[in-house]
Amino acid sequence: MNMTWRWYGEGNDNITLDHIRQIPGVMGIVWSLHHKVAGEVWEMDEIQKVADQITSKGFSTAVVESVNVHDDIKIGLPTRDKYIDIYIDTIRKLAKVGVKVICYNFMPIFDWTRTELYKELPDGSNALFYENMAINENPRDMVNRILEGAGEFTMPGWEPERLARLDELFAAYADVTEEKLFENLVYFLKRIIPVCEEVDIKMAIHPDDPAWPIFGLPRIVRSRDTIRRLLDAVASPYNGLTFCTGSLGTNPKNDLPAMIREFCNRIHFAHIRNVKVFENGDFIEVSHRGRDGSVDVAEVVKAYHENGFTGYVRPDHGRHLWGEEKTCRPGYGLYDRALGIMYLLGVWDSLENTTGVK
Ligand code: CS2
Ligand code: MN
Repeated sequence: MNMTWRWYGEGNDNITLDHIRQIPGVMGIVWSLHHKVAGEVWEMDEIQKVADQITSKGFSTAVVESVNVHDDIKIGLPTRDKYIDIYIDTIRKLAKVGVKVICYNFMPIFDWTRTELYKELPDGSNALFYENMAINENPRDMVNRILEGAGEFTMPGWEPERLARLDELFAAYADVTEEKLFENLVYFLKRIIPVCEEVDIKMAIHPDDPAWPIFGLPRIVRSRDTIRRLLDAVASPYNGLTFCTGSLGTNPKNDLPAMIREFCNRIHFAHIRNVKVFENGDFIEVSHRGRDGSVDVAEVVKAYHENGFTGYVRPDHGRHLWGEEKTCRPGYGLYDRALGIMYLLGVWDSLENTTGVK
């Protein structure tokens, strides 16, 4: 298990690299150029600058999350080739600073979707919450709620400039069925994977969050069957997964340990976190401890251990604790993610000790 931490960059995160050094076991920083919008060129000097900041504190730069995919690629417009060329240029540049995995997603319009950012839990902390009924409302209202809640923080996948064109975006996706979106993803992968093989960067698609279609938009990475189909369509190991238990775990039908056992050699990046799914299908993010939610996190870690997983891991989101929601980006506080790391490493160390398999 190669433990990492998502950091939003200097001046864009209230948590510094010096804070992160004090969390036991963290070896790498998951990073990105967060000021870039999808389809924009990443300049080498901008990449180098962040990579140098990270390595100067002794961390690895191996994982980038995300390089976002332009809507024209997802929609399949003639302009997609231009944006794929830019994507390839970014892949080649990232290889020069030691990047080994790129996490990305192929969700139309919205990245992760929640209806409330600060829903109070019984213990007085608060966390990201999803209520099915609220998703029946106008998407514009939901977008406004999320952007207002995030305040001054930029949130990846929730760029205000792009979302200002919401009606236009919905119109552009009107004819994009699940099948069409899948074809467009395969088209994209067939162009980029040969380059990834050449420069040794693995692509790791993030599942849809939540793991079902919303607002009538198709979602295609959400279950064992949809994932299997995608991995088979482009069979190279460089076409792999970010296996996010928080996203896939929103649907109780997903047997997460079984999926890990099946896909382990294609999982390049593991997001391990817990969600509590209610009977009506609403869900809230909770602590990493298995019994606090619906994801048996210890079983998840065990499935990775049994399969000799050596890939990158991060705790993904956390609750907001001890008043930190006033100063942190939603889902990305310091305390609960640090506690989560200790839980994950505790389970892992204990498995190593009891099985003798390191
Ligand atoms: C992340 C995703 O914060 C999160 O939920 O796991 O936003 C992830 O970064 C993207 O989907 C990857 O493109
Ligand atoms: Mn995730």
